[in-house]
Amino acid sequence: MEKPIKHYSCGFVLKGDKILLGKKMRGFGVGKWNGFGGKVEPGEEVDVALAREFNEECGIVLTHFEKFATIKFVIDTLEHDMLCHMYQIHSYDGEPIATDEMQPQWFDIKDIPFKSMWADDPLWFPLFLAGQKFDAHFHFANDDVILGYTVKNID
Ligand code: 8OG
Repeated sequence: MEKPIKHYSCGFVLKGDKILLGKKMRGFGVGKWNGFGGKVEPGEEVDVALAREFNEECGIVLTHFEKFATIKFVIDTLEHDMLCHMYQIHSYDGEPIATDEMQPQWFDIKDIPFKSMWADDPLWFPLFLAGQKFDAHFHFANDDVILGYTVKNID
């Protein structure tokens, strides 16, 4: 049976050969490095949710960003499916600061800490870094075991 679906935003800032990640300090995915984002509130545009979450989680104000992927996660241990709208951030105002939710850090793109990120991330990050847009679907048994996936490039 289809489960209810919840929408999420997630964005990554790329600057030269660096990427901004945040270590999640609480909640789902605690301890993992990820982009910034979170649940889209009822009636909220995804773009608005992304900008709100960035500001709440690391204090910056987004000025230019672009969606690069939609990823559906079906996780057997969750009572809802997740649709993550993934973005690349081109520009922002302010400087990232640590908050109760996220601890920001710049990484060299060649040293992205995939071992401490979601298990699906290394499977699509090369596309993201190459500027390829895509739709993907991941089926997880639990938080970290992938049972199957598909990735479809978009022109
Ligand atoms: O509100 P909360 O922080 O719990 O939202 C979860 C955030 O994590 C949201 O930005 C979406 C994102 N996210 C997942 N799963 C995955 C994943 O597998 N990879 C990446 N990179 N982000 C994910 O919920």
